[in-house]
Amino acid sequence: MKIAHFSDLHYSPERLDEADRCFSSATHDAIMRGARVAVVSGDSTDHRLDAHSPALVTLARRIHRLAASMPVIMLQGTFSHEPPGTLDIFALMGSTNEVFIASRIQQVAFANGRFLASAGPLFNEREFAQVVAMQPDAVFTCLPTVNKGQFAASVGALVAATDLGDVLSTYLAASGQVNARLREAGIATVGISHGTIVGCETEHGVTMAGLDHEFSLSALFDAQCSAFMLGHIHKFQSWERGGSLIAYAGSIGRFHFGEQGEKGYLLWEVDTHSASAELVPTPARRMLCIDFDGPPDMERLAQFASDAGDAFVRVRWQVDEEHRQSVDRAAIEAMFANAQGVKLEPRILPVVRSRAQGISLETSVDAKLGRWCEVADVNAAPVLERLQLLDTGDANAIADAVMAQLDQSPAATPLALVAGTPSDAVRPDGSRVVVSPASSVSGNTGEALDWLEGDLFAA
Ligand SMILES: [Mn+2]
Repeated sequence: MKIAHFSDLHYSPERLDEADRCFSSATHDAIMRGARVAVVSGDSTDHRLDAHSPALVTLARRIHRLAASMPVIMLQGTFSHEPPGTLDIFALMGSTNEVFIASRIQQVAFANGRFLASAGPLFNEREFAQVVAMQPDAVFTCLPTVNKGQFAASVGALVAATDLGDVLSTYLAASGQVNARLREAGIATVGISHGTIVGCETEHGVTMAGLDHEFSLSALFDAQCSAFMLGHIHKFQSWERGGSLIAYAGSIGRFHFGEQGEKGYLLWEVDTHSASAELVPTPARRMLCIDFDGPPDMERLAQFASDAGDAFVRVRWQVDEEHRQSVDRAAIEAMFANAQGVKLEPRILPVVRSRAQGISLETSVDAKLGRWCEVADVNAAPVLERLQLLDTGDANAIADAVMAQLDQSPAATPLALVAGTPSDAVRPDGSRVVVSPASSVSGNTGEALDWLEGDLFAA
């Protein structure tokens, strides 16, 4: 039997255009190609939607039209995308056919145009006998997103495990026993879930590996379904074992920059012992990502722009803080004037200067000063002399000596006074300190004082 599998529709005001263009194309195709049942494996909406939101109304209309052609199963997805209870209203969108909402762990048979759900997580013996007697077209094992508490409560009778992964595997293995008997009775078995398989690949090409992911491939194969239809990961991918097939349909449209792979819906052919699936592409928008290690190369951008057509374009570059103004953003935007949208993402690299490399390695103050003079390209001798003065002389005596020098040089400017050549200094004990005459950095004219006036740390 043919089953149309749609996933991760993410209807929302922000994504309505993309979601609805793709979902309407996919549902139209599924109807034309004679699918018998439609499955939406979670994340029908992107976030909580108000009743008056055009996104909600548009999705409701699509589901209503789909149900005019075939029965629909909608599975609860991630709570943040689809707050629990969101899907309940879609149960009212059925018309010729039902819309069945799978928001708890259960099995549901599709027979004579109706859905018949198990009371517990699996068909019990009495239900099983009824189901087999009805010879359903298919039995669906539904594993929607549930919180850990609900899950432990709903399948607690089956298992005493405390770890969610163990509980899931135990449930899947238990459903496998029921599904194996259904297959023996000639009934097609289908699993539907929303979650992460360890080792699958995201739409950004990242392999998911970790301890908190929901299921392993072998646990899913243990459910003994011919087909296992998955949602949550936005990239189409599939795994086959002994005729059974597990597949993510991927998101219906392209919602983020950098998403790899084709977008579409899966048209499954499900038999009692095997299944196959074809990815039918949707008119998802094209996205072009151009990344530069340095400033954008305008010539190459112009080449990209000539092929970009009506894609969504993102340009990333990095540039030093000092040169950030050199990138002509308006020119880039003008190049992609035909694009649906242009997103410019510069990364500004802060300028880092080494203030006085190696200074911290010196142990004495005069060695540190000497090192600074070297780095700052300053003549060290007079600076070190002054340091020595400070070290050995009394501040008043030094000041007196400077004043005495000033008296002898009336033309000295205040700046020259500070940095100028001190004359002989008198120690507190009366002895004289002989200071060497003017050096290149001192003098009354101030001409050689650049090192004082400039940025000391600019070296
Ligand atoms: Mn999703």
